[in-house]
Amino acid sequence: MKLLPSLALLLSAGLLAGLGACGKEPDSPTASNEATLSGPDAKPGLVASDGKLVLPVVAGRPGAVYFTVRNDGAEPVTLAGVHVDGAAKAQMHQTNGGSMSAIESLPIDPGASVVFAPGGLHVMAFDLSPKVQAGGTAELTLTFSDGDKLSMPLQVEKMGAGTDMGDMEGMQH
Ligand SMILES: [Cu+2]
Repeated sequence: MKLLPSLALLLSAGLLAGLGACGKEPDSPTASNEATLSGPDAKPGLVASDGKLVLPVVAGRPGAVYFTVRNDGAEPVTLAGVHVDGAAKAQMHQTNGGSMSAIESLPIDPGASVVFAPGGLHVMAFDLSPKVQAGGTAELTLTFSDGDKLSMPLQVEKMGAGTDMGDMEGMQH
C-alpha cells in the first residue's frame, strides 16, 4: 500500500458512502474490509471517543452521557438520533444557562469535532435499567440523517465530586 494510512481511510470512506472511487485503488477482496475494522456499526470517517454515562444521584432520574465525535470524512454529516443501551429513551440536549432544551439534529462539518460535556451538549438517558451500574459499561449508538450508525462504549460512573451536574437539577423533563 503506497497510500498514507489516513488517505486510504478517507478513500475507503468515500467508497462506502458511494461518493465514487478514484480508480487508483486496485480491486482486492480485502479492500472493503478496511473500513469495518472498528466494528459493524462504525460510520466511515467518524471517530468517537471519551464516552461515559454519569448515573443520577437519585435513582429514577435521568443519567447524562458525554462523548466526543470527530468527522474525519470529506462530507458534512448530521447527527439525528441517539440510543443508549439500557435506557428506555435518550435525547440530545443543549444547556442554555440555567435550563436545557432538546435538540433534534446536529450538523458536524468535515474536520470538526463535537464535544458533549457537562454544561453544554449532553445526552439524557431516561429510565435506566438497574443493570446499568457504576464501574460497568453501556453502549451509545448515534444515528445520522443518512441512516448510518456509530456505536461506542460508555464507561458508567457515579457522579463524582468534580462533575458539575447542577444544570440537571432545575429541569423538568
Ligand atoms: Cu438534559
